[in-house]
Amino acid sequence: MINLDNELKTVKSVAIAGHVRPDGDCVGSCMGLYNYIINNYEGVKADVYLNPIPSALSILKNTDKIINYIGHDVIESIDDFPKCIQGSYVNKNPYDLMFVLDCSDGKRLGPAYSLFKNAKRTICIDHHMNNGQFADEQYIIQDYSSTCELIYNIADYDKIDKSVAECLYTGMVTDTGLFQYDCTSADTMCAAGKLMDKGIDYSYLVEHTFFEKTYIQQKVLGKALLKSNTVYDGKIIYSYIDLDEMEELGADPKDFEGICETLRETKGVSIAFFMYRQKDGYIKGSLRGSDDTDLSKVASNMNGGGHKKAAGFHLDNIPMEEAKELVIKEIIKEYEIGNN
Ligand SMILES: [Mn+2]
Repeated sequence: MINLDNELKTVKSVAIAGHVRPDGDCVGSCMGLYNYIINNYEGVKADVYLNPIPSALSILKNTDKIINYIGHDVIESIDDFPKCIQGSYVNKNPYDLMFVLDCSDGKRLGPAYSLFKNAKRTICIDHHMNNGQFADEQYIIQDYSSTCELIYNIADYDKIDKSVAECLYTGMVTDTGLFQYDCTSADTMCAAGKLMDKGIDYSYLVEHTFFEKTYIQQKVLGKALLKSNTVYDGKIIYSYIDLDEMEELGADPKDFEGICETLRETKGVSIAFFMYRQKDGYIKGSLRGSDDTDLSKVASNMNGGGHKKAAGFHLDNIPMEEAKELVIKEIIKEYEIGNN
C-alpha cells in the first residue's frame, strides 16, 4: 500500500489527473488529493488537469483552479499538449510525481497522457476491474467502492480538513449510488462516517451533487423513459436518444447522467442500457445491472469497460436499431454465463 506522506515528502511538483469526461469520483478524488497537498505540503506545487467538470461539482473547493483541457483523444507528446488547454499556463517541465486517479488505462487520460509520459514518477490509484497496471506504482483494489475511499485509506486522517472531506465524501456517494450498490462495504460506511466528523454539510452535498438535475436533464429523462422497451422476458430494458432528438431538446451528453440507473430501477429488470449518438456519429452507451451478469465483460467486447454492475461501451456509426440488437446479443451471452 502506498503511503501518501512518504511520497509527498520528497517531491517539489505534483500533477494530478483522472479519466476523460470526469464524474464525481474522478473529480472528488483529484480535488481531495489536491486540497490535501496544498493544505499540508507548503513546498509542493500541485496542478490538477481535467476535462471540464459537471457544473454541479463546482461547489467543491478549488475546482476553479483545475487546468481544463479540451478533447478526449490521446496526446502522446508534451509538445502537443498546450494546444488543448484553455488559458495560457502549461508547465512543460516534467513533474516530479504524477497521480493518475480513477483511471484504468493510461489512454483514458486522453490529452493528459502526454503529462503522464513526461512525468518522472507515476502512481495510479484506482478501483476498476480491468486496470492495466500501467504506472510506476499502483494502489488498485478492484471493485472497491471508489477511488475516493482509496485516497482516504492512504491519507493521514489528521491532515484531512473539511474541504478534503467534502471532495472524498462526494466521490464515495457518486460511485456507490448513495451507499446503495454492493461495492459499498462496512469500511466504506466507516470512512464516510469519519469524513462526516470533519464537519461537512452532507445533506447539502448530496442534494447538489447527486440528486439535483437541470430542467433539460429532466426532459431528456422523460423522453428516454417514454421511448424505452423491454426484451428478454422483461429482464433487459433499453432506450436511446439520437442526434435529432438531442437537438430538439437542447440536450448534450452531460444531460444523460443517471438515465441508465433510472431505467434499471424498473420492476423485474436485471440489466439496463442507454445509448446516444455523439456528434461524430459514433454511439456511446452505458450499462447498469443488478444480477450476476458481468457487464464489464459485455462492455469490453464493445470497446469499453468498467465494473461488474456499471460499465460503458462505444460503437461505430451504425443505425441505432442495429446497435440495439448487437448490445442485446452481447448482454444475453454474458447473462447466461453469469446466472447459470
Ligand atoms: Mn470511480
